[in-house]
Amino acid sequence: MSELVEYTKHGEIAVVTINNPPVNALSPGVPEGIAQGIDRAAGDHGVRAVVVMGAGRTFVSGADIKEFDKMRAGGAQSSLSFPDLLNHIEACPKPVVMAIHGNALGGGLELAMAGHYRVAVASAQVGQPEVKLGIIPGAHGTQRLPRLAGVAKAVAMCWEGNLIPAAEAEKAGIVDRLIDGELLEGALGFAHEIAGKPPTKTRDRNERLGTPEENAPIFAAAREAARKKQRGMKAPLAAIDAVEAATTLPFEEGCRFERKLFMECLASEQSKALIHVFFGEREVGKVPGIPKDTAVMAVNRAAVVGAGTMGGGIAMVFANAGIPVALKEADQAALERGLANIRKNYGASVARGRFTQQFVDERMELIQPTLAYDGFADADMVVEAVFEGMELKKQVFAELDRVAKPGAILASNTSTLDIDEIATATRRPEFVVGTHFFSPANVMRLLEIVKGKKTSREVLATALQLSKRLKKIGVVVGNCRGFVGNRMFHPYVRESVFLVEEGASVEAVDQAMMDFGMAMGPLAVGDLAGLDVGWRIRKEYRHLEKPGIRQAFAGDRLCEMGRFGQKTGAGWYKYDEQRRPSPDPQVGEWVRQWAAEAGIRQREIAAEEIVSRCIYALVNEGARILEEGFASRAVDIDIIYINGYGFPAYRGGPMWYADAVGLKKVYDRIRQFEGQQGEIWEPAALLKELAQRGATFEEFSKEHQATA
Ligand code: T1G
Repeated sequence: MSELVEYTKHGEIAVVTINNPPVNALSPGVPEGIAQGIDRAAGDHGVRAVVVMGAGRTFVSGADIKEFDKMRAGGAQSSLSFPDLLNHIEACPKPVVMAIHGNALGGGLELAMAGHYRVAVASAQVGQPEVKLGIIPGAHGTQRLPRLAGVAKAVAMCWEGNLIPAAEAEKAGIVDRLIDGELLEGALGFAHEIAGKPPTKTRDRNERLGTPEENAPIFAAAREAARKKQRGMKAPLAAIDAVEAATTLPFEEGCRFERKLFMECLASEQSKALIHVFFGEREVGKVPGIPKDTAVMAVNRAAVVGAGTMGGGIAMVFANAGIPVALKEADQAALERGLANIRKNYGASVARGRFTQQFVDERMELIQPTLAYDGFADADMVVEAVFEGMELKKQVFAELDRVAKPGAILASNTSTLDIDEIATATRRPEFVVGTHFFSPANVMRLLEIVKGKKTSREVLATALQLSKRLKKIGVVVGNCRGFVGNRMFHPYVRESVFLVEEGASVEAVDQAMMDFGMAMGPLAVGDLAGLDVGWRIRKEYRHLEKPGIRQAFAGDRLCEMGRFGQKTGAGWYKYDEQRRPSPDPQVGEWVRQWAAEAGIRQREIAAEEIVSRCIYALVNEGARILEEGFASRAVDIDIIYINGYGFPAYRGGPMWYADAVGLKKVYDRIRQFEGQQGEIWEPAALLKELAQRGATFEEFSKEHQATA
């Protein structure tokens, strides 16, 4: 037997246990081991049925994603192909029972479906999440799942990629029995019941495949939903095609069709990008300079200052994680408003079926409103979320330093201000850190963890660990103006406004960026966030800009007219009562006039130029951030952009995208922009260097980490 798979006997039942920690991925050796176990059981006269299960925390979480590069190259994999293993299991003359705990994901569910029966504990989950990696099930998942679960359920699971709990899987017909209590014992009991009965192959179960008339509307609706919800992604549509093939082709042919689509998806840039994101989301938690064994502090109680949109959202985040949180406001009216907002947000979640009323009631109990600093002395961590102004923040931090217990972390939710300067207001700068949440804080996954000069390793490690508990992706960044996300966002938005000033319509700029895959266009984002925010910041920092450099002015002019965006009913767009946008032709007129006055010649601008200017503005600033060390690795920037700024995951993030385009090409185009626009487009030194030596940001990050 392979050492990754164990074989044991429990009376007349053989048990094949997969033991490939941490998640029992199907790495080379695992399929061989399972096949050996099945063969041994088949050949043993004393065995009447087989149970296959996973050791440790889970059944099988799918193919080994680390092997995908080799698979693309057609290189070394298991000596036994995974699809062949599945056919082999299905052909076993003795019934095979798949016993599921933890997850059966991707190839894990495909393995389970090749068995003759499936049992699961109630806490288990199953799914075909391949589309999230830009691929589709590659080992008959799209062919066996509709045979068990029916077409509608199968198609939804394959294109959405979501996991379903065991009870739902049982209802759908994927799981035959839920096991109460211990899995092995339950599975053995089940195996005894079915031992000796002739095994039914999933491939032969055609009764749930439906008729063309029944299926046509299911596939049409799935395609429409996939195009809308996973805009720009190829894999969901391929997954739907593959499930459809199950309803029109015999099993073997359907499998061949699925394989062809799988290989095409695997070779795609989208899949490479999404796999980069999968590993990236895990890599950002491993920060150079913060060893794994760094001591972390317990965070059992929290406190938040400021019950505005951000503060209220942050309090919800703590409460949702089960951490009691005190919430302070300056006066009763503001506190009431904040709590009302929290209740409204929770109400909406209950209405959408995301939370139960009971869950929400329990969360509200965890939020303790206060006008004084009640509850702050017990807090292990305090997050400040007051108005964005240095003097106010310093005053708040001086107070927090007095009321918080020694050793408590004092965090600021500032999105732009200098965390080191804030820390000077306290006697504990090593306990001061930035925790930049994104709005709405209870929804957005990103958390920028800003490291001050004196912030201790333990505090950073604690913030990183806490981010996981809060179901956020924490990324540690350095303390520069705007940190990583907003520092890059500034030139991105600047370009979008320049483009409008040069003659592109507001809608054309936003549409081009949406077509690229951004969740929203940059100008629509401005209207949502409030144009006055950037306007105030620009006014405050104008003195820091180099004189003579081109400044975007059209957005500021709109602000001068009182058009702050959605909240005032008008900005780049007009808004109705429900805040639905429509184009405002007046804006184009005004901009034309302002451009003429400023001597800017308006012209036709192609979508390609819009995208290149906006995205390369991000990339160029990202390169500077890397060069200056404010982000540790290119992937950190990618994860920030995908989770905080609506950058399409299937493009891997701005730095990955630039690597994919080729840095030489990006550099040359930036030089062109520099020729047209001047100094503002000066290429980052790092970009120049990498372009010249034919390297990528990814390679730079690896070299850099190796020497750090
Ligand atoms: N392959 C390789 N490594 C994996 C892995 C996998 N499938 N899944 C997880 N890991 C690593 C992960 O990188 C991390 O490593 C560690 O395991 C723990 O993961 C044939 C082609 C299983 C729900 O898409 O969704 O099957 O950082 O930190 O929060 O048709 O990982 O510790 O070094 O995420 O408990 C389909 C992907 C593959 C599942 C566990 N399967 N994984 O979550 O821990 S394609 C998936 C997950 C396929 C077939 C096709 C989650 C998890 P390290 P973790 P977790």
